[in-house]
Amino acid sequence: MKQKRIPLLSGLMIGASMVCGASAYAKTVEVSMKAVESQLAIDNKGTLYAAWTFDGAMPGSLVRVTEGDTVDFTLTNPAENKNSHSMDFHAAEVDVLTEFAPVKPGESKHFKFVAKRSGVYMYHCGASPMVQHIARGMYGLIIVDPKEGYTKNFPKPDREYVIAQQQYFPDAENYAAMLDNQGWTNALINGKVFHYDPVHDPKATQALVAKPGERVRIYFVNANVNLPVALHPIAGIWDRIYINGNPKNELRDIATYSVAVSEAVIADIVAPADHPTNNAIVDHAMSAALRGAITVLMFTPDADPKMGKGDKIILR
Ligand SMILES: [Cu+2]
Repeated sequence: MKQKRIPLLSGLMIGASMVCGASAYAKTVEVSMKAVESQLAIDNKGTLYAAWTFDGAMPGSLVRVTEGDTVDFTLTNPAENKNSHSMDFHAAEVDVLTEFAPVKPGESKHFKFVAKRSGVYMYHCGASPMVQHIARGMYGLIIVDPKEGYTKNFPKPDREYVIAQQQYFPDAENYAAMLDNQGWTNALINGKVFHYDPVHDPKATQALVAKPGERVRIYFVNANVNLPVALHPIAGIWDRIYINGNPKNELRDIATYSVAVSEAVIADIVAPADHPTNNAIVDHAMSAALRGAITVLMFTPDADPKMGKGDKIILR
């Protein structure tokens, strides 16, 4: 068996080995992640927070496989950590008491699952107290691309971006307050307040970009611990929503889609082709939007062709 290692996104190395025989096109994808307890900036000016993460970032490394692939997963919890951690892939159909069991500092855990159903799924730490592990940043996204590829009802996008939203609780130790939904002060988008919104935060240096007329596919995950998200593209309409990211679950022409806690969804937007426009992708719940959950998406003829592709699907 020939192994090749492909650098994917920051911190993640995937080794894909082709499995021959009956499942001629399915592969085994090796995914390794490390539980990291460290200080991370939660805004564009660099305010530090005692985060817990997968691979040192919020969201953790993006995992991307094709329907039918086997994910061969290892979680390492380094000895210098103070807490047990675990991995709960929503794309897996396994045993919560076995595969998803907590891993103590200094130990690691290995398990496999077949990604049988295409879609986009949250993953998160499920170690106790789970509310605290998710609120401190232990979550991410796994995309399971459909094995039939793109079709008329699931067109190929021109650009792809991941947006993860979470509630920010500065008092990271007070998990009782988290359970009461008390004490959250901001909404984080991919780990930062107004991460891609130079309108509300002059220190924001990045925005999502595309060219007029392009189809932009957003992989959105609601990583809040308690609140749904009213996902709306201001000055636009979602061309398609794929519930759970599965092409079979297609909705058309949706202004606002309610994303449940832990739900992940594909939201496509196609801007007018004949002139530049801007959208602001928001959680239309004002308590979240005005506390950080606004993302600017610019459709401009000079959009950087590298953005929304390759390692620029999650903008760090
Ligand atoms: Cu954890």
